Amino acid sequence: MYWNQQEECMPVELLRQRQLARLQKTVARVYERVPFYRQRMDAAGVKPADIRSLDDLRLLPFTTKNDMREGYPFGLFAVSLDEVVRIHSSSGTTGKPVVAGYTRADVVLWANVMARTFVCGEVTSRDILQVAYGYGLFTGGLGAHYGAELIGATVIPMSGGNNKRQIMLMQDFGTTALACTPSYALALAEEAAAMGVDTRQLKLRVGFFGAEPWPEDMRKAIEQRLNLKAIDIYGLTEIIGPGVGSECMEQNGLHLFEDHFFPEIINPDTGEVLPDGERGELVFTCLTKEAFPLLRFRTRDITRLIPGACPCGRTFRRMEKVSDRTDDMLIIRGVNVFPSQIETVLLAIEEAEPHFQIIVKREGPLDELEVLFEVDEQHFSDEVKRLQAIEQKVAREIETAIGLRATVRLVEPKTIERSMGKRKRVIDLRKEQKP
Ligand code: DLL
Repeated sequence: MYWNQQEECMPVELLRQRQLARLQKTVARVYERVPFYRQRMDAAGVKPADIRSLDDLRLLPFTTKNDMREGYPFGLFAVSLDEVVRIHSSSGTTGKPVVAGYTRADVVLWANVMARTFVCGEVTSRDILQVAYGYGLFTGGLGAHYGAELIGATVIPMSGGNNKRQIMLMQDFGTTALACTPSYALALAEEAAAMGVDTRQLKLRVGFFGAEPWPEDMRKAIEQRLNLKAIDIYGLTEIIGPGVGSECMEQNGLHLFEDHFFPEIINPDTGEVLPDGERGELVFTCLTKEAFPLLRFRTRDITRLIPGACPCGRTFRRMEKVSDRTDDMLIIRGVNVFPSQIETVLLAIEEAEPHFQIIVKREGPLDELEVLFEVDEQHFSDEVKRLQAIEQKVAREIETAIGLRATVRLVEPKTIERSMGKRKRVIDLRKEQKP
């Protein structure tokens, strides 16, 4: 099932031609309209006419989050505000937030790529889709909303929060598809259980989860607890919001909607472009956006492009699930650790619930790694000796995985904060502790 078979299954050669034509047009447009890009390209000694093939993309300089901050709020827009019909913004953990603008055509494009996303999960006009991503400046809620409406599905614009009501509407309205962050999906499953609702009695069939990393074991937990098929969807405010890529029913990599957003994988240290199959930092160039078309934007997300065709028939290249960002890497006592390594260990421990928190702090001269996790009520009522044995098992496996000893603490069920948006995997107290 496709939203637009001609576009999604286009022969690769034709797709490349189309991408090149769009790239040339966009580069010429931003060179003319955005002083930032003209200066950067002039400094690099490259003119729009130098882009003769898709490989010539690498002649262009990268754009970074920092450039975005310097241009705050509208400096990188390629149209006047007259033509901008919508603004979104991401919170930005440090400094100023990122501001994205959309023209009327951009909003239409966005609805289309989100319609593609939902059709990847076989949503039709007969579906009832509950949008539990936050509505507002965050792109999740409205992005999902317009895509689902375009298909003709019945949209329930719930936004995040009010968990009991979310479950009640699922029961009363017969929700068949759910869109929210994976952590919120788990919180909703927990709420259903607390309300005594058997999720097998609900009509949920498919869920569209993204906005944060969620490893395979978390997918299993969500699929089992909510009794649905969990599809990974990807996107970012700078590029358009959700709708940059999505898994299909094969659940084997996310198709990137590369007729609009051209992907590259680079070595994050050298900037060198890597061949398909190699892992590195994901970079996007917008090929069709009007208001805020970024060239070679460094996402900081780490992934690889999966070589080979997908049985679903879509010709868009797939990327592997994103599990980390370059700026997520922790250096603890000199050892490089990605949160996903600890997460993978915890999710594989049978007794552990998929709720945990990683805390890094400084004790005297040394970094201290602390891992909090929950077990379910049933295990928690076990005798102390059993609980200590579980803690020790977790500590051992973490040490094997990352080569560092962690203080592991099993905490009471439901004490780790639940999130209705993106969860905070790591609390790094060292920054505050620095003199
Ligand atoms: O999170 C857009 C979005 C909304 C995507 C709803 C999917 C669903 P930002 O707030 O700008 O935009 O955050 C973008 O979130 O660079 C990734 O690090 C992370 N991210 C997004 N989707 C995924 C995913 C939205 N499926 C940043 N897997 C990105 C892992 C993801 N990380």
